[in-house]
Amino acid sequence: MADTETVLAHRRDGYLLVTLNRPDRLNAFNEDMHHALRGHLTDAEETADIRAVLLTGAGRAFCAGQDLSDRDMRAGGPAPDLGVTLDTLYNPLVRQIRSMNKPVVCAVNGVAAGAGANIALCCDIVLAAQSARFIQAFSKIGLVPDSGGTWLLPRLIGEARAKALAMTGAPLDAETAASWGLIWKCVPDSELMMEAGNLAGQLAAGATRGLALTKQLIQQAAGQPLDQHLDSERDAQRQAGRTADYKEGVTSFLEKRPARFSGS
Ligand code: T3D
Repeated sequence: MADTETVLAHRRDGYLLVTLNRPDRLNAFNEDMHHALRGHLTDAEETADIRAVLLTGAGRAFCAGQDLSDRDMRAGGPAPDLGVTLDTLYNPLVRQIRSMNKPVVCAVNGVAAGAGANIALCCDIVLAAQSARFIQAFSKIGLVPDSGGTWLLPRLIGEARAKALAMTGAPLDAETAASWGLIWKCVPDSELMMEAGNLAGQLAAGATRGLALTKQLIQQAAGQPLDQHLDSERDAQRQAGRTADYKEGVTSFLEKRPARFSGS
Protein backbone atom coordinates (compact mmCIF):
# COMPACT_ATOMS: atom_id res chain seq x y z
CA MET A 1 0.00 0.00 0.00
CA ALA A 2 1.44 3.41 -0.97
CA ASP A 3 2.66 5.53 1.94
CA THR A 4 0.93 8.61 0.49
CA GLU A 5 -2.41 7.27 1.68
CA THR A 6 -4.01 9.21 4.51
CA VAL A 7 -4.84 6.00 6.37
CA LEU A 8 -2.88 2.76 6.18
CA ALA A 9 -4.39 -0.64 6.88
CA HIS A 10 -2.47 -3.85 7.43
CA ARG A 11 -3.79 -7.30 8.24
CA ARG A 12 -2.20 -8.79 11.34
CA ASP A 13 -2.90 -12.02 13.14
CA GLY A 14 -6.70 -11.84 13.33
CA TYR A 15 -6.92 -8.05 13.53
CA LEU A 16 -6.63 -4.99 11.30
CA LEU A 17 -3.93 -2.46 12.16
CA VAL A 18 -5.20 0.96 11.03
CA THR A 19 -2.75 3.88 11.05
CA LEU A 20 -3.69 7.54 10.59
CA ASN A 21 -1.07 8.72 8.15
CA ARG A 22 -0.64 12.48 7.79
CA PRO A 23 2.37 12.79 10.11
CA ASP A 24 3.47 16.22 8.83
CA ARG A 25 0.06 17.54 10.05
CA LEU A 26 0.13 15.46 13.21
CA ASN A 27 -2.48 13.23 11.52
CA ALA A 28 -5.09 16.01 11.55
CA PHE A 29 -8.34 15.04 9.81
CA ASN A 30 -9.14 16.17 6.31
CA GLU A 31 -12.11 14.83 4.40
CA ASP A 32 -10.07 12.21 2.59
CA MET A 33 -8.77 10.83 5.87
CA HIS A 34 -12.32 10.55 7.23
CA HIS A 35 -13.48 8.57 4.20
CA ALA A 36 -10.41 6.34 4.19
CA LEU A 37 -10.72 5.56 7.90
CA ARG A 38 -14.42 4.78 7.63
CA GLY A 39 -13.74 2.55 4.63
CA HIS A 40 -11.16 0.50 6.53
CA LEU A 41 -13.45 0.20 9.55
CA THR A 42 -16.25 -1.01 7.28
CA ASP A 43 -13.90 -3.61 5.77
CA ALA A 44 -13.02 -4.79 9.26
CA GLU A 45 -16.69 -4.99 10.20
CA GLU A 46 -17.59 -6.98 7.12
CA THR A 47 -14.64 -9.37 6.99
CA ALA A 48 -15.27 -12.43 9.12
CA ASP A 49 -11.63 -13.27 9.82
CA ILE A 50 -10.80 -9.74 11.00
CA ARG A 51 -11.97 -9.98 14.60
CA ALA A 52 -10.54 -6.78 16.12
CA VAL A 53 -9.13 -3.40 15.09
CA LEU A 54 -6.05 -1.59 16.39
CA LEU A 55 -6.05 2.15 15.66
CA THR A 56 -2.90 4.29 15.96
CA GLY A 57 -1.09 7.22 14.33
CA ALA A 58 2.05 7.54 12.21
CA GLY A 59 4.92 9.69 13.43
CA ARG A 60 5.02 11.61 16.70
CA ALA A 61 1.28 12.24 17.09
CA PHE A 62 -1.89 10.20 17.31
CA CYS A 63 -4.14 12.90 15.83
CA ALA A 64 -4.47 16.70 16.15
CA GLY A 65 -8.20 16.78 15.36
CA GLN A 66 -9.60 18.78 12.47
CA ASP A 67 -7.04 20.06 9.94
CA LEU A 68 -7.35 23.77 10.62
CA SER A 69 -5.77 24.73 7.32
CA ASP A 70 -9.07 23.57 5.79
CA ARG A 71 -10.84 26.14 7.99
CA ASP A 72 -8.83 29.23 6.98
CA MET A 73 -11.24 32.19 7.06
CA ARG A 74 -8.65 34.91 6.49
CA ALA A 75 -9.82 35.53 2.93
CA GLY A 76 -13.30 36.42 4.24
CA GLY A 77 -16.59 34.85 3.22
CA PRO A 78 -19.17 33.10 5.39
CA ALA A 79 -18.18 30.99 8.39
CA PRO A 80 -18.22 27.25 7.65
CA ASP A 81 -21.21 25.28 8.95
CA LEU A 82 -19.49 22.99 11.42
CA GLY A 83 -22.78 21.26 12.17
CA VAL A 84 -22.62 19.82 8.66
CA THR A 85 -19.07 18.55 9.26
CA LEU A 86 -20.13 16.86 12.46
CA ASP A 87 -23.23 15.37 10.84
CA THR A 88 -21.43 14.01 7.83
CA LEU A 89 -17.92 13.16 9.08
CA TYR A 90 -17.18 13.12 12.82
CA ASN A 91 -20.47 11.80 14.20
CA PRO A 92 -20.74 8.89 11.76
CA LEU A 93 -17.17 7.93 12.65
CA VAL A 94 -17.88 7.91 16.39
CA ARG A 95 -21.12 6.00 15.82
CA GLN A 96 -19.30 3.46 13.66
CA ILE A 97 -16.65 2.79 16.30
CA ARG A 98 -19.18 2.56 19.12
CA SER A 99 -21.55 0.25 17.22
CA MET A 100 -18.86 -1.91 15.64
CA ASN A 101 -19.42 -5.60 16.32
CA LYS A 102 -15.70 -6.15 17.03
CA PRO A 103 -13.36 -4.72 19.67
CA VAL A 104 -11.51 -1.52 18.73
CA VAL A 105 -8.23 -0.95 20.57
CA CYS A 106 -6.55 2.45 20.37
CA ALA A 107 -2.79 2.91 20.80
CA VAL A 108 -2.27 6.62 21.43
CA ASN A 109 1.31 7.00 20.30
CA GLY A 110 1.64 10.77 20.87
CA VAL A 111 -0.43 13.90 21.23
CA ALA A 112 -4.19 13.44 20.79
CA ALA A 113 -5.90 16.82 20.46
CA GLY A 114 -9.41 18.06 19.70
CA ALA A 115 -11.50 15.46 17.91
CA GLY A 116 -8.35 13.33 17.82
CA ALA A 117 -8.52 12.95 21.60
CA ASN A 118 -12.21 12.12 21.66
CA ILE A 119 -12.02 9.63 18.82
CA ALA A 120 -9.28 7.84 20.76
CA LEU A 121 -11.43 7.89 23.89
CA CYS A 122 -14.47 6.43 22.16
CA CYS A 123 -12.53 3.28 21.28
CA ASP A 124 -13.16 0.24 23.47
CA ILE A 125 -9.75 -0.09 25.12
CA VAL A 126 -7.26 2.78 25.05
CA LEU A 127 -3.56 2.43 25.74
CA ALA A 128 -1.23 5.41 25.57
CA ALA A 129 2.52 5.87 25.36
CA GLN A 130 4.02 7.57 28.39
CA SER A 131 4.88 10.62 26.26
CA ALA A 132 1.33 10.99 24.88
CA ARG A 133 -0.92 13.88 25.90
CA PHE A 134 -4.66 14.37 25.66
CA ILE A 135 -5.75 17.91 24.85
CA GLN A 136 -9.33 19.19 24.64
CA ALA A 137 -8.00 21.88 22.32
CA PHE A 138 -11.43 23.16 21.29
CA SER A 139 -11.65 26.01 23.83
CA LYS A 140 -8.45 27.50 22.40
CA ILE A 141 -10.23 28.13 19.09
CA GLY A 142 -13.67 29.00 20.43
CA LEU A 143 -15.34 25.62 19.90
CA VAL A 144 -16.99 23.04 22.12
CA PRO A 145 -15.62 19.52 22.58
CA ASP A 146 -17.17 17.31 19.91
CA SER A 147 -16.90 13.70 18.73
CA GLY A 148 -18.61 12.66 21.96
CA GLY A 149 -16.25 14.60 24.25
CA THR A 150 -18.90 16.28 26.41
CA TRP A 151 -20.64 12.89 26.83
CA LEU A 152 -17.57 10.72 27.40
CA LEU A 153 -15.47 12.96 29.64
CA PRO A 154 -17.90 13.41 32.56
CA ARG A 155 -18.74 9.71 32.47
CA LEU A 156 -15.12 8.63 32.50
CA ILE A 157 -13.60 11.15 34.91
CA GLY A 158 -16.48 13.10 36.51
CA GLU A 159 -17.84 16.58 35.91
CA ALA A 160 -15.16 18.53 37.79
CA ARG A 161 -12.24 17.14 35.80
CA ALA A 162 -14.23 17.11 32.55
CA LYS A 163 -15.07 20.79 32.82
CA ALA A 164 -11.54 21.78 33.76
CA LEU A 165 -9.99 19.89 30.85
CA ALA A 166 -12.59 21.16 28.38
CA MET A 167 -12.56 24.78 29.51
CA THR A 168 -8.80 25.23 29.94
CA GLY A 169 -7.53 23.05 27.09
CA ALA A 170 -4.76 21.95 29.47
CA PRO A 171 -2.78 18.94 28.26
CA LEU A 172 -3.28 15.78 30.30
CA ASP A 173 -0.32 13.40 30.41
CA ALA A 174 -0.88 9.69 29.80
CA GLU A 175 0.01 8.59 33.32
CA THR A 176 -2.56 10.93 34.87
CA ALA A 177 -5.10 9.92 32.21
CA ALA A 178 -4.67 6.30 33.30
CA SER A 179 -4.78 7.13 37.02
CA TRP A 180 -8.02 9.11 36.48
CA GLY A 181 -9.61 6.22 34.55
CA LEU A 182 -9.75 8.16 31.27
CA ILE A 183 -7.85 5.35 29.55
CA TRP A 184 -7.01 1.73 30.30
CA LYS A 185 -3.24 1.92 30.56
CA CYS A 186 -0.13 4.05 30.13
CA VAL A 187 2.92 2.10 28.87
CA PRO A 188 6.53 3.00 28.06
CA ASP A 189 6.81 4.44 24.54
CA SER A 190 9.00 1.60 23.29
CA GLU A 191 6.44 -1.01 24.43
CA LEU A 192 3.24 0.61 23.19
CA MET A 193 2.80 -1.11 19.85
CA MET A 194 3.90 -4.50 21.13
CA GLU A 195 1.51 -4.35 24.06
CA ALA A 196 -1.36 -2.96 21.98
CA GLY A 197 -0.73 -5.58 19.28
CA ASN A 198 -0.76 -8.37 21.85
CA LEU A 199 -4.02 -7.07 23.26
CA ALA A 200 -5.64 -6.76 19.81
CA GLY A 201 -4.42 -10.29 18.98
CA GLN A 202 -5.82 -11.64 22.23
CA LEU A 203 -9.21 -10.01 21.58
CA ALA A 204 -9.19 -11.26 17.99
CA ALA A 205 -8.78 -14.79 19.28
CA GLY A 206 -11.67 -14.29 21.71
CA ALA A 207 -15.38 -15.07 21.54
CA THR A 208 -16.17 -12.24 19.10
CA ARG A 209 -19.95 -12.25 19.45
CA GLY A 210 -19.78 -12.34 23.23
CA LEU A 211 -17.31 -9.44 23.18
CA ALA A 212 -19.57 -7.43 20.86
CA LEU A 213 -22.56 -8.01 23.15
CA THR A 214 -20.46 -7.02 26.17
CA LYS A 215 -19.41 -3.78 24.46
CA GLN A 216 -23.00 -2.89 23.61
CA LEU A 217 -24.28 -3.66 27.11
CA ILE A 218 -21.65 -1.50 28.79
CA GLN A 219 -22.36 1.39 26.43
CA GLN A 220 -26.12 0.97 26.85
CA ALA A 221 -25.87 0.98 30.66
CA ALA A 222 -25.41 4.75 30.84
CA GLY A 223 -28.80 5.34 29.28
CA GLN A 224 -31.10 3.01 31.22
CA PRO A 225 -32.05 2.10 34.80
CA LEU A 226 -30.80 -1.14 36.37
CA ASP A 227 -34.20 -2.79 36.16
CA GLN A 228 -34.32 -2.35 32.40
CA HIS A 229 -30.63 -3.16 32.04
CA LEU A 230 -31.10 -6.54 33.72
CA ASP A 231 -33.49 -7.41 30.91
CA SER A 232 -30.90 -6.29 28.35
CA GLU A 233 -28.33 -8.57 29.99
CA ARG A 234 -30.78 -11.45 29.90
CA ASP A 235 -31.40 -10.93 26.18
CA ALA A 236 -27.70 -10.65 25.42
CA GLN A 237 -26.86 -13.71 27.49
CA ARG A 238 -29.51 -15.65 25.65
CA GLN A 239 -27.79 -14.76 22.37
CA ALA A 240 -24.31 -15.49 23.74
CA GLY A 241 -25.48 -18.86 25.04
CA ARG A 242 -26.45 -19.87 21.51
CA THR A 243 -23.03 -19.19 19.98
CA ALA A 244 -20.55 -21.87 18.96
CA ASP A 245 -17.98 -20.03 21.08
CA TYR A 246 -19.99 -20.58 24.25
CA LYS A 247 -20.15 -24.30 23.49
CA GLU A 248 -16.40 -24.30 22.82
CA GLY A 249 -15.70 -22.29 26.00
CA VAL A 250 -17.54 -24.74 28.23
CA THR A 251 -16.17 -27.79 26.41
CA SER A 252 -12.56 -26.55 26.63
CA PHE A 253 -13.02 -25.87 30.35
CA LEU A 254 -14.30 -29.37 30.98
CA GLU A 255 -11.54 -30.88 28.85
CA LYS A 256 -8.93 -28.75 30.66
CA ARG A 257 -7.49 -27.23 27.45
CA PRO A 258 -7.31 -23.72 25.98
CA ALA A 259 -10.43 -22.63 24.09
CA ARG A 260 -10.25 -22.30 20.30
CA PHE A 261 -12.86 -19.65 19.58
CA SER A 262 -14.07 -19.29 16.00
CA GLY A 263 -15.89 -15.98 16.43
CA SER A 264 -19.22 -17.61 15.62
O1 T3D B 1 -13.91 22.03 11.85
C1 T3D B 1 -14.78 21.17 11.98
O2 T3D B 1 -15.13 20.48 11.03
C2 T3D B 1 -15.40 20.93 13.32
C3 T3D B 1 -14.69 19.86 14.04
C4 T3D B 1 -13.67 20.14 14.86
C5 T3D B 1 -12.91 19.10 15.50
C6 T3D B 1 -11.60 19.56 16.06
O3 T3D B 1 -10.75 18.70 16.23
S1 T3D B 1 -11.33 21.20 16.46
C7 T3D B 1 -9.71 21.18 17.17
C8 T3D B 1 -8.66 21.23 16.11
N1 T3D B 1 -7.33 20.93 16.63
C9 T3D B 1 -6.63 21.82 17.33
O4 T3D B 1 -7.06 22.89 17.64
C10 T3D B 1 -5.21 21.40 17.68
C11 T3D B 1 -4.23 22.26 16.93
N2 T3D B 1 -2.86 21.81 17.18
C12 T3D B 1 -2.21 22.09 18.31
O5 T3D B 1 -2.73 22.71 19.22
C13 T3D B 1 -0.79 21.64 18.40
O6 T3D B 1 -0.32 21.39 17.10
C14 T3D B 1 -0.61 20.35 19.25
C15 T3D B 1 -0.87 20.69 20.72
C16 T3D B 1 -1.56 19.24 18.82
C17 T3D B 1 0.83 19.83 19.10
O7 T3D B 1 1.72 20.89 19.36
P1 T3D B 1 3.25 20.74 18.96
O8 T3D B 1 3.94 21.95 19.48
O9 T3D B 1 3.74 19.41 19.40
O10 T3D B 1 3.29 20.72 17.35
P2 T3D B 1 3.06 21.94 16.35
O11 T3D B 1 4.36 22.57 16.04
O12 T3D B 1 1.96 22.82 16.83
O13 T3D B 1 2.51 21.16 15.06
C18 T3D B 1 3.37 20.51 14.14
C19 T3D B 1 2.85 20.76 12.76
O14 T3D B 1 1.54 20.18 12.64
C20 T3D B 1 2.70 22.24 12.46
O15 T3D B 1 2.94 22.43 11.07
P3 T3D B 1 4.32 23.08 10.55
O16 T3D B 1 4.50 24.38 11.27
O17 T3D B 1 5.38 22.07 10.95
O18 T3D B 1 4.13 23.22 9.09
C21 T3D B 1 1.24 22.49 12.74
O19 T3D B 1 0.72 23.61 12.06
C22 T3D B 1 0.64 21.20 12.23
N3 T3D B 1 -0.65 20.97 12.88
C23 T3D B 1 -0.87 20.57 14.14
N4 T3D B 1 -2.17 20.46 14.38
C24 T3D B 1 -2.79 20.83 13.23
C25 T3D B 1 -1.82 21.15 12.29
N5 T3D B 1 -2.15 21.54 11.06
C26 T3D B 1 -3.47 21.63 10.77
N6 T3D B 1 -4.43 21.35 11.64
C27 T3D B 1 -4.16 20.93 12.89
N7 T3D B 1 -5.15 20.60 13.72
